Amino acid sequence: MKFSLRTLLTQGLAGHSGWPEQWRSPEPKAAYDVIIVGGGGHGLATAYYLAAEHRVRNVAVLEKGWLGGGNTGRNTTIIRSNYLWDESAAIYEHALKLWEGLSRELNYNVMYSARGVMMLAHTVHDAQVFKRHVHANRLNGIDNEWLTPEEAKDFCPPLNIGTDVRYPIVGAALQRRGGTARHDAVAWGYARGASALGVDIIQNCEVIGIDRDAAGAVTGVETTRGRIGAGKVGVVAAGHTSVLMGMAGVRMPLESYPLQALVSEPVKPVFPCVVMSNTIHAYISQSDKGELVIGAGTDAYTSYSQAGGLHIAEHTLDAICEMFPMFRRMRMLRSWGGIVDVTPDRSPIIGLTPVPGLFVNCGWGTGGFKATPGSGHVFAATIAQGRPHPIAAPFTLERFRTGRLIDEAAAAAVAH
Ligand code: FAD
Ligand code: PYC
Repeated sequence: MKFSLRTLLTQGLAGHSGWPEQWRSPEPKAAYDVIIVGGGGHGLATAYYLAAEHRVRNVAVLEKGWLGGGNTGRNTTIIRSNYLWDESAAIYEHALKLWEGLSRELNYNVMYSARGVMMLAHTVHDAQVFKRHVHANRLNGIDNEWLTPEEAKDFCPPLNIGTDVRYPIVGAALQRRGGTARHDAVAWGYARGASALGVDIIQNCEVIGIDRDAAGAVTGVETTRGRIGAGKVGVVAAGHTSVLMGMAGVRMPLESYPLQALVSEPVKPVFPCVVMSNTIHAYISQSDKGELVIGAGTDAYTSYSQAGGLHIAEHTLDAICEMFPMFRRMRMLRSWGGIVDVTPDRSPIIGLTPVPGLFVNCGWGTGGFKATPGSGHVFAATIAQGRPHPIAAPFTLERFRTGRLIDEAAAAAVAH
C-alpha cells in the first residue's frame, strides 16, 4: 500500500485510494440523531463524550477539510486554568483535570506535559493584575503562585532579568500544573475513540446550509456531499461560526481574526517550561522535537486569512530576543496562522440557540486548545440533555443581551 503524509494532510483520509477501507471516511447516512459541524478537537471531543457518556452513537462529525486541520493543528498548545472569574476557573479547571487523565481515557498518548506556565509581569499594572489572579485562583483551589524575578529565572534559566531592557521583568505568576500537549494527537485520539464507539467521521464534507422545518426547528444540513438529516446539529467551527450560524438566521457576537505562530530549527532541550508575556506580545515553549514554538498576537484587522501579518511576527521575535538573548541566532523554520473567533468579553459561547435543535460552541478566541476536553465534555451533555451542563450554563449566548459578561481579556494573555 502506498500513501504519503502530504496526501493525508492535504486530502484527509477520504478519497485516498491507497487507504484500507476502514480508514476511509464513511459515506454519510440519510439521517443522524446528532450532527457535529467541525472536526477540530472540540467537535471530536463532543462526539466522543456523546457516544461514551450519553450513549448517543448515531452521530456524524462533518469536517470541510481534514481532522485537526483548523486551529487544533495550528496552535501553540499552552494549557492552563489560571483564569480570573469563578465561571472560567470552573470550566478551564474541569478541562485541566481531564487533560491529566486523557492519554489513559483514550488509550492514546496526547503527550500532556505539566511543565509549568509562567506569565511575566513587566509593569506595576501587570504585577497587580497577576497577583489578583493568583489570589482568585487559590480561592478556587487552583494552583498559582507569585515569583520574584530571581525565582522566575531559577525556574527558567534562559530568562533575562536584567534591568537594561525596554520592559524589565518585575515578577511572574506560575501555574505549575500548566503545560503543553501534542495538538494533532488530541484530534486523532478523540476521533479514534469516537469512531470505535460508532460515530461516523466524514472529512472533505463542507456544510453549506442548515435546514429547518415550518416551525423553525433544525431538520438537517446541506453539504458538498448532499443533504444529511439530523435531529440535532452542534456547530463547533472556530473562526467560521458566524458564517454557519448565519445559515440558520442567527447573528453572533463574534469577530474572526488571524492569530499566528512559528517554530525554529530543532535544538537539544534548552527550554524547560512555557513562558508568556502579554505586555511585549510573545509566548514560547520547546516541543519534544526540539523546535522552539513561538506565538504572536492577533492581527489588528478581521480577516479569514490563515496567515498573520509579517510585522506582527517581527515584533514577537524582537520580544523573544529581548527576554531570551541566547535565542538571537536561532533560525525560524516555518510560520502559519489560524482564524480565531473572539467574543466581546473573551469568553466562549456554549449552549442552546434561538433555533430549536441547533447548538453552538464557539468564541474560544486565542485560548480554546486548553479547553478541548472540558468543552467537548460539557457540550456533549448539553446536546444530549437539551439543557446547559451546569459548568456551561454561564456561557450562554443570552449573556450579550442581559449584560452578564465574563470578562477574561487579561487572562486571555495574548495581545488582541
Ligand atoms: P478548529 O480546530 O478550528 O476546528 C473547527 C473545524 O471546523 C475546522 O477543522 C474547520 O475546517 C471546520 N469547519 C469550518 N467551517 C466548516 C463547515 N462549513 N463545514 C464543515 N466544517 C467546517 N489555545 C490555547 O488554549 N493555547 C494556545 O497556546 C493556543 N495557541 C494558539 C495559537 C494559534 C496560532 C492559534 C491560531 C490558536 C491558538 N489557540 C490556543 C486557540 C485554539 O487553537 C483554538 O481555540 C482551538 O483549537 C479551537 O478548537 P476547535 O476544535 O473549536 O476549532
Ligand atoms: O490561551 O494560553 C493561551 C494562549 C497562549 C497562546 C495563545 N493562547
